[in-house]
Amino acid sequence: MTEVVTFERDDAVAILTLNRPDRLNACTTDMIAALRAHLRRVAEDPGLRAALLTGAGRGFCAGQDLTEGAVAPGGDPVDLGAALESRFNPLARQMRALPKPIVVAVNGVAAGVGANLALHGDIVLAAKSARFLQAFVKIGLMPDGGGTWSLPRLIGEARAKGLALLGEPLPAEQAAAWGLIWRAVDDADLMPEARALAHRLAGQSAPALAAIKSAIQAAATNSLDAQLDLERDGQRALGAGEDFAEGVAAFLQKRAPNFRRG
Ligand code: T3D
Repeated sequence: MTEVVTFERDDAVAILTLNRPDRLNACTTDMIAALRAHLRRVAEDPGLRAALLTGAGRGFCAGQDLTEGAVAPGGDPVDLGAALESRFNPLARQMRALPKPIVVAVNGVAAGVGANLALHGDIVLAAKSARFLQAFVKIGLMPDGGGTWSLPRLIGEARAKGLALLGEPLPAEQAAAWGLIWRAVDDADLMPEARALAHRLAGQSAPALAAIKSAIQAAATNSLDAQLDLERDGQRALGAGEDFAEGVAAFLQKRAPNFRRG
């Protein structure tokens, strides 16, 4: 049977590929469950130090699969809140809480919750041909998957409202210019660049990456005082760790640090 999310191990990088290309990788319940299981594996395996998430075929993810039965014309009303609580909300929380970096390579259209899941990546690269689409309004819904939280934080309220209220596609290069994503790259360069980035992250100090990720995320809700305290505590822990000693020794010896001992 075809796997709806494939898992490839490339040294210390886990490559997760949404794999329903004929449906532009629209999300089904099975797909979300598979993605969550793979992310748990990444979290639990100390040999895996970074994840790379992408889509098979010409799309990244077209959002919820609208044929899955969540919308049943003439049928009983569907509790979409319950659907979010059991599927997309835990996935969004899991991506943010993963103590390892997630590189997202947006290879084509990212629509609906597919766009907002991409934005939970820590470094988001997109092919220049890709576009981001808050498609929800077109079917009478509001953005979900954390979109109303991340969009205004990343690009400001004016642009977030424009995207969500109008439901117009945002080309990858514009997304990068607005600060929605890290970079837009030529289509042919997307996967080589995303893989190189993921491997580069995998070679960094894992405790430092985990601390950086959680500290920057905490800043969204913390006061400056709380954030200064958090930095103090985090730096205290990192400063007592082996990687700091190795990093400083490597600098002084004019060599690359080896953060992957053992
Ligand atoms: O239910 C809940 O849990 C609530 C949560 C909802 C979260 C959401 O994500 S709501 C938003 C859902 N997504 C959308 O509304 C987007 C729907 N798709 C589109 O608007 C377009 O497909 C795209 C703009 C993304 C891409 O357009 P285009 O022209 O490049 O491709 P296409 O021809 O429309 O799509 C290709 C095929 O994928 C096509 O199938 P076919 O005709 O070849 O048999 C199309 O029906 C299918 N497809 C695309 N998106 C979905 C889909 N099938 C099921 N669900 C989809 N979301």
